[in-house]
Amino acid sequence: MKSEDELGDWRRTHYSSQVTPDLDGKEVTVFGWVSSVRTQGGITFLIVNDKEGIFQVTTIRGKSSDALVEKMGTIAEQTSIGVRGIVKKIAKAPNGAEVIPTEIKILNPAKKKPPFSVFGGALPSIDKRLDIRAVDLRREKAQAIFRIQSVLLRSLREFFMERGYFEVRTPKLISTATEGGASLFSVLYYNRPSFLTQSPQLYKEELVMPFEKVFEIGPAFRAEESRTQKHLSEITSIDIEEAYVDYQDIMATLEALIRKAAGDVADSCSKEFEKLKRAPVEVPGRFDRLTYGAVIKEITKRRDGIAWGDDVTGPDGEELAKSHPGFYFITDWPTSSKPFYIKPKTAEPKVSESFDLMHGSLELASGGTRVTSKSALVKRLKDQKLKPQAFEYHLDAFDYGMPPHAGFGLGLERLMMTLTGEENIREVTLFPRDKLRLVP
Ligand code: AMO
Repeated sequence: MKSEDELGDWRRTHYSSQVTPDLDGKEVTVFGWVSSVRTQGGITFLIVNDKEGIFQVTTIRGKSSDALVEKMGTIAEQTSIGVRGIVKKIAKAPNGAEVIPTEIKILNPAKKKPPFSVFGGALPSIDKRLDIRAVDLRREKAQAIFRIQSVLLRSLREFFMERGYFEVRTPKLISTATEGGASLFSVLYYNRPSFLTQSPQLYKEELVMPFEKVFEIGPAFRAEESRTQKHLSEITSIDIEEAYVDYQDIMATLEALIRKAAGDVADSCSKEFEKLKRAPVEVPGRFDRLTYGAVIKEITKRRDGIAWGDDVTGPDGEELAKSHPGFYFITDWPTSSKPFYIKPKTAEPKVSESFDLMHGSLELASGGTRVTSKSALVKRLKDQKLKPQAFEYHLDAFDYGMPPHAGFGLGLERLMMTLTGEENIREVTLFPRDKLRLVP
């Protein structure tokens, strides 16, 4: 098959979803990629996909021109085509109508068959699919996932805008670690060492001085050594920071955000959930708030050897998820286990004003009240074996009346896992990055 046709002056008049019986007898110009070609007793059916769904194109030997019938027969699956023709009402076709072509443009014939079927059946491992992700994303389920993500992103922005948060963009090339040195990617910045940002933490804190309430939805990078189902090296972080509030207020905001996002996705994406064969996630009336101390007590009932200060991930997290399967907060973490910017409680400094939002055993977000006193920040940096000199550019801002503030960071991909019920974070990431993957 030769690649013969150019777009020229052809422009789409209708999407597949608009090719309906009420257009019977009207001319349309439609575009898309061919998902199946079938000939039966002189009748050729093409099923063509566009971003709204599918439409059928039909030729009948004897009725349609010979040239057109022959052209239809040469079209390979995945080929991009344009069709100009007349809509015909027909009950059996998708949306109750088909297109009887008068002209077909083969815009780019597919030269290869995908290494797996995008229409169902057994799928190869996610790694094989990721190698040709643009084709993999033509699968109905993948389309459903990213349509849900698009609705989710709109819903998040609406939430922030409605509540008066100011959208900001902060640098992704930075000079100091914020979330611990182990997971930093180094970059040569001209001739100086620099890093890819792990979170917008320091910038969002500084920005509450002029703007009070800020949010950012942007990339963050983590050089994770282990390759797991829930870790990526590049994530999208949904961050807020707000002045004159504490971690309790921020938990209430995060809870309201999750409720709106899950509700909007459930309301707008029923077709997508059908394709995923899953129900939207359940959101309780109020999320439980368990203190870290209570969680440790709960684990102690099941096993010996866990002490205050230990992490509650791995098998302990899985066990905890059995009694707390949905959304809940773990609050008041040991100060030593949280980053330097998290505020210790005044009455009990070994405990911090902090929280993680969980769904079962999956951590979705973390946040807390921040340290606002410069001297206390310097002490916290030293306690964590970090050099205050390296943070001078940030500490300087604290000399100018930094207001009390609090915030959270929520992982978009982890939230998507929860909303769609996917177990591998790569399924909800267009082009995932991990230790072994830097392409496509
Ligand atoms: P934290 O480091 O807990 O907090 O990150 C916030 C959220 O980001 C997501 N996340 C990840 N998701 C996938 N793969 C990873 N490697 C990964 N690392 C983090 C998680 C996590 O809960 N500055 C603080 C937030 C704050 O206090 O405002 C921070 O970055 O969903």
